[in-house]
Amino acid sequence: MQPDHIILATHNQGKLVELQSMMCAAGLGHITLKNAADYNLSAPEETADSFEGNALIKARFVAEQTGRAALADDSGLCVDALNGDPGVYSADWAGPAKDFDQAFHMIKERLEKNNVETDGATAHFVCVLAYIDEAGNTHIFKGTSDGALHFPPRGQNGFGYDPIFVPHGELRSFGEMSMEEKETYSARGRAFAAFASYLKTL
Ligand code: ITT
Repeated sequence: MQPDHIILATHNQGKLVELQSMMCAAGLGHITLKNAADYNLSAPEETADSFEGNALIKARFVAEQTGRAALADDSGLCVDALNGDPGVYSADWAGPAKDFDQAFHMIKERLEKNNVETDGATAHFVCVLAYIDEAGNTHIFKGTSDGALHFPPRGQNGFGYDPIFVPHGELRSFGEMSMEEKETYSARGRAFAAFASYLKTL
């Protein structure tokens, strides 16, 4: 049976908006989504060194605190020439003020230091969704999106690293796309498609 409620175990407004919109677009709007913030839950420390590990930490924390089904998202941008950095540290590179100009600068600076052409440097987004169902069972869904970095940042849409990422097959950055367009290419859109297919089997 499909759950009545799912708690979105994230404090990132950009992820929340995308996940809520994807649930409706997938015909799953009858499942009530709640936000972890509505339960006054703090964010647990993300101590794992993998996307999957951190997604599980966040989903388990919320499921245990609320006794409800919980969905967590751990994601990030992996730059090939930087050995996959910032990767699981994507949020940290923007610092406590969530200053993505700072993160863009760090990426550009490190590429230059490695004598790598910054414009067109290959990269991919990873998104892992961890779902803990009402019986406490764990389910993992993954998505990736390949593309290249472009500087200077372009576009006002989306969040985080979207203004510097151009997915393969496109000329525009995620920051220049509508949410629906981004979803067709994005790691979150792909992980969510697998999650939605799973929910529809219930
Ligand atoms: P929660 O842990 O509360 O979900 P967070 O922002 O800390 O929120 P993560 O630990 O998963 O999330 O860090 C992911 C980082 O990568 C974060 O800085 C995001 O802004 C960024 N990011 C994730 N998905 C993205 C996307 O689709 N487009 C642009 N940036 C993204």
